[in-house]
Amino acid sequence: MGSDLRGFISELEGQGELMRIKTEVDWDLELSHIAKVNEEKYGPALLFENVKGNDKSVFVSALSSTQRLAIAMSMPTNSTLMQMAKEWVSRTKKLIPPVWVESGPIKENIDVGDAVNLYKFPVPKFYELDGGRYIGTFVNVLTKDPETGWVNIGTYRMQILDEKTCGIQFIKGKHGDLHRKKYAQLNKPMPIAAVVGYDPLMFLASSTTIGAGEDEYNHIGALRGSAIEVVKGEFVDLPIPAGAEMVIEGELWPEELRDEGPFGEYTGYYSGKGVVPRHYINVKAVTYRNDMIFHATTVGRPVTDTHMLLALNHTASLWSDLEAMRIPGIQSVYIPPESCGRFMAIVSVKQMYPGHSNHVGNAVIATSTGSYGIKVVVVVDDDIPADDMGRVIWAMSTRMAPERGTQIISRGRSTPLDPSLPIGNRDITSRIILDTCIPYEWDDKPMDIKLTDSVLQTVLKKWKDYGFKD
Ligand SMILES: Cc1cc2nc3c(=O)[nH]c(=O)nc-3n(C[C@H](O)[C@H](O)[C@H](O)COP(=O)(O)O)c2cc1C
Ligand SMILES: [Mn+2]
Repeated sequence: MGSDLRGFISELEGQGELMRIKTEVDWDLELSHIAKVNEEKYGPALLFENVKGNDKSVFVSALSSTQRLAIAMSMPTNSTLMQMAKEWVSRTKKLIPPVWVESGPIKENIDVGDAVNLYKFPVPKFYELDGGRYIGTFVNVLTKDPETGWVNIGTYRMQILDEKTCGIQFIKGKHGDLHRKKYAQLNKPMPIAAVVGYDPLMFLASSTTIGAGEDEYNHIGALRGSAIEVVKGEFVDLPIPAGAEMVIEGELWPEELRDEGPFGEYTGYYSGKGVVPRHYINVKAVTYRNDMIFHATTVGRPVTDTHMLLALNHTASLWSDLEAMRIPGIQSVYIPPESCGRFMAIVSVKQMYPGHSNHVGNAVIATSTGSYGIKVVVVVDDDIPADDMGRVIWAMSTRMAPERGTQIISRGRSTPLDPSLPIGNRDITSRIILDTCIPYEWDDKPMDIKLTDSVLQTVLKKWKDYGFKD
């Protein structure tokens, strides 16, 4: 069956990256507040084993450290985010499609029809002003294009509205929303399934910008190095991981709306003004494993779980996009977690022709990842790694001439989550490219100070002799 959430949790435990909480904890704010404080202290992943009024566990903070991201990626735990993104780019050059199997642990419990009750699961309420309990935070939403059969997986937040209904937020242009529009034309309900709790690589692929028409399952298989085993749903004809913890299946009438929200988003702000009518799912079946583990992410302000994982998967997606454009000279790419893992990108380039750094800056904005998520692009010369913030600031301070280096792009796709735009008018944003590179065509380039290599080697050799410990 390959790796599932339980495999990941036991891997974390083996490496001292998990804490089990056996004290009774309330799903209503207490659980999320423990998680948030723990994440701000760079604590371990948490498994709440005693949630008030419930016999199921809740797992949070899966990926809030580079060590745990590295465990999810099966890489050495001292890997940096940028190294992991580079590995992602190389693994996803060869995609691996899923394979169908007859059954799996996800079918251990099947609630259909009258038996469906979303309140029987230990779903947290995160922040006081949230509109309710969010069953979909660490969620993978499956839909299918009714014409081409393309299966998409995307992360779209889901709120419990009543026992058998969940609200869902499709931001305009997301792939699930493109599918929804096709069902609207056909005047048919859209079959939909939400997977909660599986190999975290599924979520890493689900919550990043992979091109339209591409099945994220093929990327998850590539990241893992083996095909994902999938089974058919009880109600929907969609591929569901055989080893998932929980799957919510149902249908969505494409033009119908119910009140949803608000929700404390990962920008650190509420996304809009209170309650807004959004799409919703009529839940027809819920299947789940014995001793089910409910998986959630904390959202809220950076830097926490969501921001760390978005920094990894968005850096990887942007880097892949740039490689596909075959622009020469790109050395490294980085989207910092502090930018909510999406709003700012830094690219290091070895320039080979006049205007090369400008080409790179504009290319970032033209990619799928850049054209949606990124507002600020910083281009640095190749002596500076994109994730070395100290030297990026040095380049911005010393090499960047504001007039020459600044380019404002006045119109582009935006997100209702962007707090810098007026609430209710967030479809379009402007963008900025900050080119800190020394112009390629300059004959007289500023000379940076270098240590003399022969002396440096001698000093390093004698380092301990001088009395230094390491
Ligand atoms: C925790 C979390 C919550 C998210 N919530 C939403 C959401 O409610 N609606 C949305 O459209 N995108 C949301 N996103 C971003 C999408 O998952 C992301 O844009 C992804 O690319 C969507 O998949 P798609 O490109 O296949 O549409 C969220 C991401 C994360 C990490
Ligand atoms: Mn997609």
